[in-house]
Amino acid sequence: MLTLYYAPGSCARAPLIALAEANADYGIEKLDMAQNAQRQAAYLAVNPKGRVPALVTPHGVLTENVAILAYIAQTHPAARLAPLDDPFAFAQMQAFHSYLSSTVHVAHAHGRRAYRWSDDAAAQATMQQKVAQNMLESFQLIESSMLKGPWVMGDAYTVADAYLYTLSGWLEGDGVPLSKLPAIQDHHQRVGARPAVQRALAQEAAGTVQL
Ligand SMILES: N[C@@H](CCC(=O)N[C@@H](CS)C(=O)NCC(=O)O)C(=O)O
Repeated sequence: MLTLYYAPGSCARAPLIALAEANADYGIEKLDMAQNAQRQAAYLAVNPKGRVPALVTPHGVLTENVAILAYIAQTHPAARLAPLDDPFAFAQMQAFHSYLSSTVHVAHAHGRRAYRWSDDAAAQATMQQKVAQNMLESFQLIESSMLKGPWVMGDAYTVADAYLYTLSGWLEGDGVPLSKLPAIQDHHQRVGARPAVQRALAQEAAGTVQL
């Protein structure tokens, strides 16, 4: 049994989709980020970083999407959510995950979370003004040289598609019309139409706040 700590609309949507795609045996714990539940002692005991996602596994708690997505794919091989028999392709998938985690997500965070990098209101404002440009440029790069098509890794749908879908869902809110990125827009629609994704979104919305 696995337990995913998440907040609606956050990057934890990616592992929630992966768990649904894998038909995993899992439960969910919803955090109220409006109340800063991620910084409260009850959650810091689960994840001292104060971030979602966190996945409680029989072996201990896993944090970081890059690790969690690989773990879900590897522990549910029948779902074929990663190129498990091809070390190079698996590393490519992890490179893609790392780009989303360390570059795209961080570019997005300079909007709502600019206070992490500066206490100066003017500096925060200039960081926020760069978000749309940085997000557009990152996704243009993904479109032109990373998304193999039809799925991120080529013919096979993987957990990388759930992660890309989650972060491309932030584009409009970051001031980037999806219509500027036709391949990303098409990918977003195709992932969103998958039955497991629909189940995950319904579950995400229906979860009751635990923390
Ligand atoms: N590198 C981490 C980033 C996790 C992260 O920053 N999550 C955000 C939600 S998308 C969060 O928990 N933010 C709460 C906060 O900053 O207080 C991962 O990919 O798992």
